[in-house]
Amino acid sequence: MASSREAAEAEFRRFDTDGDGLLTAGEIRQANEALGAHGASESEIEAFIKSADNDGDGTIGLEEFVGLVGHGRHEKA
Ligand SMILES: [Ca+2]
Ligand SMILES: [Ca+2]
Repeated sequence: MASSREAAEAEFRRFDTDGDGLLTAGEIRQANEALGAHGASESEIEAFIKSADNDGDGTIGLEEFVGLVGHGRHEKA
């Protein structure tokens, strides 16, 4: 049970390039590009943030990210 959370946390830290504990649209775009998903549009990134952003601050915190990937809704394509 801990392993999927640890994997999600590791992924989160990889995406959080400035280490502030929040994923911004820019960081998510960089992460998508790093994963080879060159087709990620602004609207797709926006939709990704909205799908995970439970507190509505426009960024994805660790708990929000873990909640998203922990439920198998995270797409790497
Ligand atoms: Ca950040
Ligand atoms: Ca948030």
